[in-house]
Amino acid sequence: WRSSATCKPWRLGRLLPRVWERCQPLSRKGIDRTVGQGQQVIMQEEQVLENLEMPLARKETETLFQEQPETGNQYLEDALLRSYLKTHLPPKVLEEVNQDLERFGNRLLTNIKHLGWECELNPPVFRQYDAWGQRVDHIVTCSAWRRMKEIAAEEGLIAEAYERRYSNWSRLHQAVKLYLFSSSSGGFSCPLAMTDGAAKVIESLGVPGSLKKAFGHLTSRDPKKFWTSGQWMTERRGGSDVANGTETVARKQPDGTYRLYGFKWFTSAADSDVALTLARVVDAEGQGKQGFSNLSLFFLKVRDEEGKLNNIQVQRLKDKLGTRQMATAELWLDGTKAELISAEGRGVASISNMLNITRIHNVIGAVASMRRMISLSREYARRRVAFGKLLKDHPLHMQTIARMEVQTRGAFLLLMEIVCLLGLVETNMASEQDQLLLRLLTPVAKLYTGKQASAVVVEAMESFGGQGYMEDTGLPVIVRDALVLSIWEGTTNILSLDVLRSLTKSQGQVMTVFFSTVQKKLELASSTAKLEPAVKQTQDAVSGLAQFMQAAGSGGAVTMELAARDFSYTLARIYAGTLLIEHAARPDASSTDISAARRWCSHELCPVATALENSSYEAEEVLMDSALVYEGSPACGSRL
Ligand code: UCC
Repeated sequence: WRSSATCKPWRLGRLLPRVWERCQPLSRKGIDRTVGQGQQVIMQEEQVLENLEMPLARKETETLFQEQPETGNQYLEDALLRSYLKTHLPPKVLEEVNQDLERFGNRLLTNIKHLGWECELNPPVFRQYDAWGQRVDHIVTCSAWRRMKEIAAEEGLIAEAYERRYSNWSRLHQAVKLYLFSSSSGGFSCPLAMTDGAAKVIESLGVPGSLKKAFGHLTSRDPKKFWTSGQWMTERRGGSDVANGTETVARKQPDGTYRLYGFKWFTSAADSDVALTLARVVDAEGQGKQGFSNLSLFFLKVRDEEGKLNNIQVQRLKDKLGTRQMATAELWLDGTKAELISAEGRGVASISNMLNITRIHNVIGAVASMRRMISLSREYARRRVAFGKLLKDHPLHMQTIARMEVQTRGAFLLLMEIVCLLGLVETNMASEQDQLLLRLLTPVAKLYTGKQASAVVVEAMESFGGQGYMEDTGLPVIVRDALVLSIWEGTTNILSLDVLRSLTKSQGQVMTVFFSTVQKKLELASSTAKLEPAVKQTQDAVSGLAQFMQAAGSGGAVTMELAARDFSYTLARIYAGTLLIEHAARPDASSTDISAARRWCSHELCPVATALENSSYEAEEVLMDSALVYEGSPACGSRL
């Protein structure tokens, strides 16, 4: 034993006399290796400890000092997922879904995971010219990436949601498969998100005749027929303010189709078969109707029947921090043939159907990356010895992972709630309240889980020490890929403003539904004695939120904008806490369910009330924000 930073008695001095005695580690003999572990685990642990006693000479010839953490069937190892499905799915559906997920979990382990890693090792390359100088603009993807597309079809990763063989539960089944697939998909989750979004838009248009074939391809289980879709929204002037940033124009052709001209600055999964995109319809003089017209939504095929690009030039591939397995490109549209699929000028409203789906996929990706890192981290803790014992026997280490676990559980339940609501909406079983709740919770969950994922995966990386920072462990890939989740599909602030948009559009009804749903769930759980503190803390947070709403109502226009982020975080924390409480109030809930609920709710649930108390949303704070940011900058010389 060597004293660690937390246990240095001389630092504690007389303030905490003899506290260091409690810091003494257990001797090797004293390690309790039996609690909650099977015989096999004990043997593995003994092996690890014995290896420590290898003669040095042999150690020097070994190339690997730490054992690689391996996880098994993700579905079988995900206790919360399984208990959630058992609680919510009707028995017959559960039986079939359970079988499918167990089989899929095995396929992920034995086959798909390796393909995912191949995608990482062989990122797409751009070949602009062929050997004879012909411009070909070919995005070359690896065979594993192409295999992922086939697997996505075979597994019905899109089809499942549209066939509706389990009625409203089909969406849940699909989302759970995507959740399991995500961390092994080698980035293929991204084109699937957009494919799902495109299918959703087409379905919401009533699958018009001209799009019937495309809808069939997008939702096909046949690998030979399956198409993926892109979502080309971002242009040179930026990706958030789409209405003002879109320069692409659409000119109507005599046959009723359109030709698009413009430059798409970020097009994810640019190797997709089709895309939905936005453009401004103009006349021969380049003018919109009445001098200006809003954006419209278009459907296009990327290549024609012979495989030639549809008057599209690939400018270059993006050099991204993460998601490198997937080709993101800059595209020139130079007369690209397209079909107008929204009412003219209703492009943003129409593509929001797609955005809401891809945002849900973003939540899936966020929860999946947290779950994956925790699975690896807890496995590693069973193998890695430090200071004479396994990491899992160091209470501080376990506390750190347990905190990540609680975060992930809250995020997971938030995801499941949204997916269940979506399933109800899609099968016409949703009440008006359900629809409002889905509208509100989609941006809330997207923005909150995106931030959680960044924090959790970085924390989990640390739990591997220096190994976590090594490229060839694969851990940095998960970290890099998770960092985009708070950016794409709308940044945290843009999503916070979208939350406000949902309030304005519904004239506050989304909040009425929010309050009543939370209240109902808390009431049902209030008879469980062990949950009393959590219920009380959540109810207090709800009161704080209600008071904030009242104060904001009489505050200036700036109050809500300044509060938008804290407000959204508050909604996420209260709602996730309520879901954890609800899950822990089941008759067959475990002690860990109860603990997760209690721990989540013991954290600050209503940051918006605290900030209001601190006068953080007063108009003068805007000036102080700028002063703080620009102090010392050349901008300070001029008036801010
Ligand atoms: O493409 C990208 C990367 C793809 C990768 C996908 C992978 C994802 C998951 C992977 C998992 C591993 S990233 C590009 C994504 N771009 C965005 O997300 C855009 C961000 N900006 C926004 O969201 C803005 O808030 C805009 C563009 C929606 C704001 O535009 P406007 O013009 O200011 O919007 P308005 O005027 O407020 O709204 C126009 C209409 C309104 O309807 P009406 O006219 O009936 O009142 C709004 O209510 O659109 C409606 N609307 C919505 N409706 C706007 N947003 C929504 C919404 N979210 N839901 C329903």
